[in-house]
Amino acid sequence: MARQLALFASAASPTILVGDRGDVTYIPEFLDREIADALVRELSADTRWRADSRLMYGKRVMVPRETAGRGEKMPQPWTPTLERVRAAVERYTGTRYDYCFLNRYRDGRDAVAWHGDRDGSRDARLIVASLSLGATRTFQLRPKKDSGLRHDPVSVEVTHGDLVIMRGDTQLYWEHRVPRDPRSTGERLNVTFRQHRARDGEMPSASELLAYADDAIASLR
Ligand SMILES: O=C(O)CCC(=O)C(=O)O
Repeated sequence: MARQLALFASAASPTILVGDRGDVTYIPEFLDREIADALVRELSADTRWRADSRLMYGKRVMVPRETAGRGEKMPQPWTPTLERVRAAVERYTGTRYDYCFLNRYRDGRDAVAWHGDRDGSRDARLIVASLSLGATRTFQLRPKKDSGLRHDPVSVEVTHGDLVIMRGDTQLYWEHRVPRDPRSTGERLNVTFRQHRARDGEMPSASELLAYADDAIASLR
């Protein structure tokens, strides 16, 4: 088991980003560069990206990034390297993932604003394992307004091959974002490994999957 993991994970030490009413761990260089590069090549080769738009106060605005879904019950299947990486993330977190969301930040003008992940399941305690590929960007966490927590926002520079794992009560009490960054010119891909809800045959609706985008756009304006 440990030998298999070593194919992927480096010796870099994990850092706990959130430990109060939530559990967020940052694992730098979770993927070896070679595997991270292979994953980018595969995802770039055939992922069908969606450019979504939203009606906001009567005006149609574009979601500031492209999105896709891969895995079980998703529009596209796992790629071979994505399967291998999923297996490594599963071993590392002791959890099974049956699909992933992909975000494509074409450059520093693309972003995702403050939100918590619901995964359509209403079970905010599901684990979300978030992998970064490509350009370095800032990932931030802050307590939700109604959480009763008093913490400054936590920021970490996430780069090619890094993993952030959000568990426990994180989505109940904390929200996260990747802000715009005018200095960043490169493309960044993000893969979040997720679980469908337990009920058989039911999957998140499109509106549930993208529900946070409205808030996101609103707060970017
Ligand atoms: O790009 C990231 O690191 C975060 C993505 C995210 O927050 C999401 O997909 O819900």
